[in-house]
Amino acid sequence: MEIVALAGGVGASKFLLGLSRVTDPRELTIIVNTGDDIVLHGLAISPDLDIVTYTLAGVVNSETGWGFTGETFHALEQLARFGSPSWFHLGDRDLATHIHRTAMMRSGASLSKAAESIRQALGVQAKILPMSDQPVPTMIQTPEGRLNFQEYLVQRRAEPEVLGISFEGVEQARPARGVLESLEHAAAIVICPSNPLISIGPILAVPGIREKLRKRRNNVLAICPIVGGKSLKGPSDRMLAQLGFDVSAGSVARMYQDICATFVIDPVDAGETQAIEQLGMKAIIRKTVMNALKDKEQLARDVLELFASKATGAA
Ligand code: FO1
Repeated sequence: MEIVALAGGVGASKFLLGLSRVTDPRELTIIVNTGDDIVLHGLAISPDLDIVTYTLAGVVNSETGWGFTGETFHALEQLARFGSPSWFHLGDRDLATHIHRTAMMRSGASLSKAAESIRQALGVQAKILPMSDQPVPTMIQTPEGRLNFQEYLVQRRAEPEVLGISFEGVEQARPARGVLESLEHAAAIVICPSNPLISIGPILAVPGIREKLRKRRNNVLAICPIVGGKSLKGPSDRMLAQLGFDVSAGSVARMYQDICATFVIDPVDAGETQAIEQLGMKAIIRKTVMNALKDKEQLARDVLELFASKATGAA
């Protein structure tokens, strides 16, 4: 069964690790957010692409969910001595990824080509596609002015109030090669439990992607990243509240109402079933909190079973 997943970083990768272990990873295509990308030290850094790749390669730092396990930071320490910014913790081995990607792109390769080269070198079998080859940096409007997403999240520790979110240049961006084609042909499309505003939002904002998902709505299932009014990972809950949304599963369901027929919520949120079904979506209750590897695999099995049993309404 051809499966396509829409993914941000750490939250998505937990589920994707489970999925790649319970299904043939060669049948899996992952479309990854690149709104988090940033240029630092002259290097093109794509955190979500790398988080997904390192996780599936089994080399990710399992405590942070990003960077390599057992990483060292000698180059960053030296850069700091030169007065270069060191708030974004780039490890020595991780820097090699960014040097390689930047060198490829400087010689004319696309971000997709660089991502493909990195995933092949790390032995990842699932296809990993950036949402777009054009830069679409996510910008956060705050009382301190506009901040690049990493400046907001990492440098400012998500402290400034979020007044608005924009995806710079998204109107001119095009889906990367293979993105629309994979969505057209997939038997199952899964929206991973990622922040709907700044992980899935940028993917949906690339012209053509939301429209394509609308046409495939019956084959789209989303896993809710909000459980019991809190985010599974990162600042989604705070961002939703600051932008005037309810911090609830129903609130995320509403954002996906037009593109997704099946919405998976945690047992904690069973009380929201009716509100979600009133949106014309099927609410399915499964354990979505993934701590151990067995939780990741179980949620992946549950999702596959929902598609196989036609519970999703997929044709
Ligand atoms: N997140 C942090 O909170 N602090 C860091 O210093 C940091 C460095 C970093 C380096 C490479 C990379 O691929 C990711 C990194 N992240 C860091 C994670 C990342 O910024 C976010 O988790 C994602 O952008 C959100 O998906």
